[in-house]
Amino acid sequence: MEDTISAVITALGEGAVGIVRVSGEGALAVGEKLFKAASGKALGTYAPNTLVYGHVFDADGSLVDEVLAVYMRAPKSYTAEDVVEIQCHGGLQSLKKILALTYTAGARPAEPGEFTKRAFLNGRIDLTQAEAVMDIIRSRSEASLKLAARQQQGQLAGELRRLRKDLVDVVVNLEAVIDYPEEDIEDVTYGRVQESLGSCTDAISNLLAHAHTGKILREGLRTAIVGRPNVGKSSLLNALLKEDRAIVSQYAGTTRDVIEEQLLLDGVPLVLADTAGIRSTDDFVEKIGVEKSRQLLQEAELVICVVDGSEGLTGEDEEILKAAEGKPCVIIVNKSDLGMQVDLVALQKRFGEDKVMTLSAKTLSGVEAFSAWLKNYVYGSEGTLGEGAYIQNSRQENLLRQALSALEDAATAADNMLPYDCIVIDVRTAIDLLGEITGDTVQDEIINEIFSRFCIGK
Ligand SMILES: Nc1nc2c(ncn2[C@@H]2O[C@H](COP(=O)(O)OP(=O)(O)OP(=O)(O)O)[C@@H](O)[C@H]2O)c(=O)[nH]1
Ligand SMILES: [Mg+2]
Repeated sequence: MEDTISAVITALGEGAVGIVRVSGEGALAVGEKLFKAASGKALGTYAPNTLVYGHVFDADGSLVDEVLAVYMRAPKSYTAEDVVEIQCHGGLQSLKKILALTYTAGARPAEPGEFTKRAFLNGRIDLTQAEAVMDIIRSRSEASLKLAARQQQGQLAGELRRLRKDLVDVVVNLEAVIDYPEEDIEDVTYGRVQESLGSCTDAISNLLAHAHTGKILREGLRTAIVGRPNVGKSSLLNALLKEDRAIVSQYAGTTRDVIEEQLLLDGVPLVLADTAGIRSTDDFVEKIGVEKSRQLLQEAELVICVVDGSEGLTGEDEEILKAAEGKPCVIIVNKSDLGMQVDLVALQKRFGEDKVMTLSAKTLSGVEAFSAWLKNYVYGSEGTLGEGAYIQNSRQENLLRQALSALEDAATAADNMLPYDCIVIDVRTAIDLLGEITGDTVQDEIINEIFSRFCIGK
């Protein structure tokens, strides 16, 4: 029998209401030990899912809190087990006391993510849905919440199971031919295999192509504003944030440390860093700042290179542009209100036409065009989140990449008309990998790893 577990499932802090959840076969027994309904009847005598008014009492009979309790009978609960939830006043003391009483009554503390893990192990949700629960809790933007909520409905899992089924069909057909070889259908079989594999690899490639969208929506795009001193990096940060966050001055070397802010720009969540202007300097502190800027330039998922359009490019600009080349970057030619000394055409030739933008952090002209570019960069040309399924995290992405490569091996084998067995091996590998994403075929330690990242109470 699974242990009965309990935890506070609401945020710890002062709130109007807090909830303690008890889950497992002993949930009702635990609940009845500490909760007394005002009616005098036992909790279990009420129909499941009825909210019952009453009180929680201490072991010595003293009143702890006035509460509402509900019993949810397996499998109709979050965990698909018997669950009792007690809604008490949201103060820390009351919650702690009631939680302690559930322990005395026979429950043990739930591990991080254990409620959701049980929902998965009991077959109520698949692994991508469980991961989506965590995403919903952590959602930063409306778009990421929408995505997570959709995932929680099993959209990705549905798509993966369809693919898996197609691949299982391939294996079944091939094994039938292996068992009952008929020389004359051989060509047809290779053709059919190629067709099925082709449509599966297309679908997986498509999911992978949008992998970064889901990740950005969840975690925010890590973006660094870099450039030599005085080109207007901090002014750009302030313009995007619409507030005077960073100090701006006419003196080169104003910003000395990294200033990081989170913001939503046109629905795109950014983790935006303003950095110290990159130049060689003897100033000890500035030097450290410049070092940090260089490091961020390397690590950022998007580099915004700012140059001063009114001055023309210097050797320092050149060095920074070179470092940004080949990385995901966009070139902002700032101070467009002061006239243009920079050869825009040359920059566009070098970085691509759409990646060079003129802007004025002072008059704000060009800021909207930049937001539009960014939105397109994250969401693709549709400009909004498409209706399809999205990958949520790097675990899923890695497994999909491996599945894709196994299917490509299988396709090559089919192209070369290798024995069917060779194809079957690769297709089976892909089937297992897809199953690992949804949790249909997954090892215990991976499951434990995933759920350990949850917070306690989930
Ligand atoms: N006319 C005009 N001036 C600007 C513009 N953007 C910034 N400036 C001015 O340029 C100077 C430098 O701006 P900052 O934003 O501090 O430049 P920075 O790149 O952060 O400089 P460091 O922190 O020293 O690396 C300030 O005097 C700003 O007012 C712009 O678009 N037009
Ligand atoms: Mg600055």
